[in-house]
Amino acid sequence: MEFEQTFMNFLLHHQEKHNRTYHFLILMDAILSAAKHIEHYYLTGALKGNLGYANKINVQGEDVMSMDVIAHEIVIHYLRTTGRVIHAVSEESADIIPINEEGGRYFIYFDPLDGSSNVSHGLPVGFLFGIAKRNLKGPEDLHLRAGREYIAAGMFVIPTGTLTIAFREAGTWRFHIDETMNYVKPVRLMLPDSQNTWELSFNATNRYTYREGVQEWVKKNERKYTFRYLGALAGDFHRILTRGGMFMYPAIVNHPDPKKNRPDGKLRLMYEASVVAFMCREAGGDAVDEHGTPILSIKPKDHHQRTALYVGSKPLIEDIAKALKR
Ligand code: FDP
Repeated sequence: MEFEQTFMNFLLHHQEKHNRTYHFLILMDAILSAAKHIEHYYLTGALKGNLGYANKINVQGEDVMSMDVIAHEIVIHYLRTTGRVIHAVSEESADIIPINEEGGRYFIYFDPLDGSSNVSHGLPVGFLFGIAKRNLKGPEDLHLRAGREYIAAGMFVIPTGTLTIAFREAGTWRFHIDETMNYVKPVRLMLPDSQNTWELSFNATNRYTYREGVQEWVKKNERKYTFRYLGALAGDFHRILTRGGMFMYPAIVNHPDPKKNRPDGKLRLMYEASVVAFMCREAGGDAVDEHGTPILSIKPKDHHQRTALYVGSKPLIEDIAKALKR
């Protein structure tokens, strides 16, 4: 019989090698339990009626589906059990959620179920998370961390049974769930240099609503690469990490109905854009916003702040950044 290394075993060695504490293991164990729990609800959701709307509007003004609420509650439950979390930011909560402000060690920023348009079809969605650490050297001011201050960021693509996680200066790794519900077989990911596999991923119906420079960039480049779009950031970015290319959600500034413009972009900085930007950087890629500013350098002013996002292979990000700065 062949057995693969488990995620927890991998992490234990990683922590030992870098002379780190076991606190992070406790946090990650909770995150894994939460993901498995969400995965189970999602897989059986259609039968139990969990994949419909909950008739509520969330802080972003969008319909909340009952699965979003379930996923949020699952994550918060497991985070509380760790005693290690100072506070959490969740897409599903208007306020920052205090957990253990005195004794906690980590901040966690998460979207428990991203890609809501896929939920009622049972198609892939994401559980994305970024983790930062308390200032251990001086007084903690509880400020909201920019992506470059994260110590780890990852995503589960649910219900495909994959976990992709990046550790600061220690790479981006992918794991698959096995028959015992363990995430196993670490594979280090690096974006491919060869352009043969590169893909572009964006909502093509929006292309004429982008600013002119971005429209021109799309016109000039779209035929060079394959186009793929699932409509769930985690799933789309999952492909980019292995195929290379670029996922983008530009600002919408030329919508025929001006009310539908999104000059600040659509995606959330702290628990979407910074999370994928962090994983991308550790896999050799990059990410910028609508001004060509590195996503990881943006200091959030608000925990639900939105941003435009261009993330993927470095040459493409450098090229689009030039167009964005013009
Ligand atoms: P959704 O609104 O369906 O929850 O979080 C935002 C997000 O999904 C991303 O996962 C996804 O990449 C994007 O928005 C899809 O937006 P469009 O439906 O506008 O393409």
